[in-house]
Formats: sequence, C-alpha cells, structure tokens
Amino acid sequence: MNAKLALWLALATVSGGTVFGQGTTKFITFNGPPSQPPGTSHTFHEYLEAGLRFTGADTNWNSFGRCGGGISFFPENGTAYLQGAFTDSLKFAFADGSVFALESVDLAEYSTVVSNAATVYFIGYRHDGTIVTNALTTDGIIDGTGPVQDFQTLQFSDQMRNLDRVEIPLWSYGWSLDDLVVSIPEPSFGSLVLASGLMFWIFRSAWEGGDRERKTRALVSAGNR
Ligand SMILES: [Ca+2]
Ligand SMILES: [Ca+2]
Repeated sequence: MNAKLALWLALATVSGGTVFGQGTTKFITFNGPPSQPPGTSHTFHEYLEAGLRFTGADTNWNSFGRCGGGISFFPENGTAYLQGAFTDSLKFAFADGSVFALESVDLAEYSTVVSNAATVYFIGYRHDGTIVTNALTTDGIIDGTGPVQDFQTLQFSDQMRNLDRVEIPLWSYGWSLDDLVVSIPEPSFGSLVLASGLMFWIFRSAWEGGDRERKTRALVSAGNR
C-alpha cells in the first residue's frame, strides 16, 4: 500500500463515518432550566436545551407556551412540555449551526377542551436548500391529569435529516409537545481509530524511507573515500 492510497483510505474512512456513523443523540425534555413547576404555564420567546434553541416561528407572534403539568385540563406526563395555542408557533435550530436529524417526538392534544386529534406540521429546512414536511397526527385521546395516557411517541420520516432548522408554523396550532429526540451525525469512534492508525503508518513509512536514504548516502560516501 503506498502512502497516497493510505491517505485516501484514511480520508474516506473519516468522511464515511460522518455520513454513516452513529452520531450523537440528544433527548430534549423541556424540563429546564428554567424549571416550570407543576400547576404553572408560561409564555416563552426563547428556550435553550442541549444546544438547541427554540423560538417562535412567526416574527409578529413570536411565542410558544411551556406547561409544568399538574393542570387538570392540560395533558399530563409528569414533566414540563411545550404547547402551541392560537398565535403560537415554534422554530428550532442548533445555536452552533450543526445540521441535525429528527428521530421522534411525544405529541398530545392541546387540552381536554380543545381535545380534537392534533395534526402538527414539522417543516424541515435542509442544508441542501430543499424543504421536507412531516404532518404528525395524535390519537385524539386525552383526559388531562386522569389515568389515560395523553402523549404518544411518533416517529419522523427518513427524509427529516441534514436539517438546518425546523418550524411548526403559526397555522399549525393546538398541540402539546415533549421528549424531542434529535441526532447529530459525526465520525464514529471506530473510524477515527482506523484513520489515525493509517495516518501513523503513513508517517512511519515516510520517516523510515528518509532514514534508509540517509544510511545509503552515508555508505556511498564512505565507499568513495
Ligand atoms: Ca418533559
Ligand atoms: Ca393523545
């Protein structure tokens, strides 16, 4: 194996890891900070968790709700979650600009009063300029703080990756949202180890090559004396 081939393999391994690696999975719980105690519900303009920044998607109505649970007519899962009432919207992206994929999300209806099955439109703006939309619909089953399970875990399609940002627009309101699972692709540990091993081999070969050349030159000059 020559040095150029080894270098090419090392680069291919790293870039292959970037595309096919496991990446980092982030579980966004919306549990804070800041804390949102049970029995409370507030309007938010910004919320940050695990590097992901949430704001309103609309410039005029730049808000969304955050509920601490423990309110009889709102959905319940024992933790804090986000809500989109009329005039609410949501936009999220990594503060450091990392591209990401959406894996799954827990969704519930807005309340026992607005208890119709909620269809939530997630509009993904991909890094290549294309746009992908997933419309996720809840089961319409909600009893607030009663025994029934209000939230469901719903999966995103395989198209929801390589995203710069995601928006739930103003017209897609009447939802409750928790436990968003997001992943960031990155080189896997195995591919990094293999790549660094190949790089070491390249440098060692170059060093030994240089060393052999020096020895040969010394022998030749000794023979000429
Ligand atoms: Ca939560
Ligand atoms: Ca439900």
